[in-house]
Amino acid sequence: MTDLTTLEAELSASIAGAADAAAIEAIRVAALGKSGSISGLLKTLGSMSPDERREAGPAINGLRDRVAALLADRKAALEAAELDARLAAETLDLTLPAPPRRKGSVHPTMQVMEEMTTIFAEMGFQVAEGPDIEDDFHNFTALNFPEKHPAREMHDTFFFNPGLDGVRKLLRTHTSPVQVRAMQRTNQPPAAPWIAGAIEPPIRIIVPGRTYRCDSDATHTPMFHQMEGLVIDKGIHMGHLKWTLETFIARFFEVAGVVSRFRPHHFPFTEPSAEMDIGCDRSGGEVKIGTGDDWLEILGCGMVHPNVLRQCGIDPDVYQGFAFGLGIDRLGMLKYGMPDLRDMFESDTRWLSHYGFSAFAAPNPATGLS
Ligand code: 2NM
Repeated sequence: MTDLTTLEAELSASIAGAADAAAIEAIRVAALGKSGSISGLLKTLGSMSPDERREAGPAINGLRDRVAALLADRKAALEAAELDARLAAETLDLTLPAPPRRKGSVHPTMQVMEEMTTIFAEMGFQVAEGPDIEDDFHNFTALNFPEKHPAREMHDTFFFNPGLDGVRKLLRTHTSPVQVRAMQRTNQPPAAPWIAGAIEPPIRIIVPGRTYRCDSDATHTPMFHQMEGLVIDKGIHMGHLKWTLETFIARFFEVAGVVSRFRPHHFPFTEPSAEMDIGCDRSGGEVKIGTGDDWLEILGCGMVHPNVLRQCGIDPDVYQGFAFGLGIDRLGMLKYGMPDLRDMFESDTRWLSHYGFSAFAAPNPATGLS
């Protein structure tokens, strides 16, 4: 018995004196571990007589429980003291500068789209938008594409499988279906009782957006951005078209004397149709706009075909219109010197931070171009 009393006193003293969790663990192993002192005593119970065991059993088990409780208490006290010490020592300096964050940038396509929108908005155009997923009527039929026109074939157009209603949808190959929808809205009864009268021409809209063609090489991506424009009014002629586009080009490229020429072309939706070239200089290895005696094809345009006006519910004997289509990505490459169209949609962050624009420099009709 004195053995037990002595052992308990020794263990109590060393537990009380343990300085950290490691010391507590060492004492636990020495006393209660597999070959610990108390575990050794417990093993002696097996060889005792029943009378001896009746006395020694409760004594040794009691010792084991008391030592285990002391160990747990001391461990908890040490942990609490350690936390207090850490809280007292640690400080947070809220005046330190935050670690730098990578800045995003505005994609050149979006920057150029805003620049173009700003210029056309100053000329009195409104922005119109429409769905990317279209049907045959709005993308082709209303635009005077003959039934067997090659552009309708799988080669150029991304078609969807027909839906449950049997209707075949497609990804628009140009933004013209939006112009179709805009023309269809004219001369219609008011959309709601509080909207006065029918919406009548003039129409002056630009339509920026994504367009899709099954085509991919150095100068074509399957998705690209177009801006088309449409003006419908009485007495509209090619002179209006020429002034509008020359004025736009001069402002966009920031050059004074843009010279242009119109080459006859064919589009199903315009008659006459033309491609517009602007004067440029290629002698320095890059294209310079506004000087030189070379030509650069910049856009397609024409007078809206009477069949298109009729399909959209506008009387071609009363109203005329001009339309044009510009490639936004291509115009951006020209203005900001990006060599390969395919880089534009690779999402390479090095390219984006090199060619991207600050979100704080976004042009708009209120602040103008930067
Ligand atoms: C172009 C070229 C020429 C055009 C025509 C129409 C519409 F809807 F009025 F018929 N919208 N866009 C057009 C005309 C587009 O892109 C090269």
